Amino acid sequence: MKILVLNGPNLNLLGTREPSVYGSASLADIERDLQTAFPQVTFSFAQSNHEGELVDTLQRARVDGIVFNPAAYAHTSIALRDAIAAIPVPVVEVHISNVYARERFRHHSMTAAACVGLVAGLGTDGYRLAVDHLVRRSR
Ligand code: CA2
Repeated sequence: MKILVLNGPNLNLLGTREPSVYGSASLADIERDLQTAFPQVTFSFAQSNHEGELVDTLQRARVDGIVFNPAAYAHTSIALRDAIAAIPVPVVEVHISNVYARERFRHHSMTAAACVGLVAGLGTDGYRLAVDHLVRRSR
């Protein structure tokens, strides 16, 4: 099974700042942990700070499932929602922090309705839970 783990803007900074909100793991740590936890999965990993590049990556993905943390674009991007809705691949949205316990503008996700589901507030465990779901639903 092939899974793409896609991260949006500023998530390249994970592990360097705001550990109280996002924890101390870097993106590389998260990717390594997923590889270790799911040796049967062929992972590809991508991160971009650019909305259009995220759209391109979603459109070009030739995988069986996508774990996507759109970061702040979750709250604003109709383009990303349309891209998710346009592809035949199941996408699970992940947010490391509990967006519903934060500022009001983070309470709405434009992208979540186009996804098969959403994991929020469980820290970086959310990535592992999302992969686990994609593996199980593919069986
Ligand atoms: O909780 C999440 O995973 C978010 O997607 C993270 C986004 C935020 O805009 C969403 O509302 C929720 C922000 C990502 C910024 O990541 C940083 C990591 C370390 C230091 C600074 C920013």
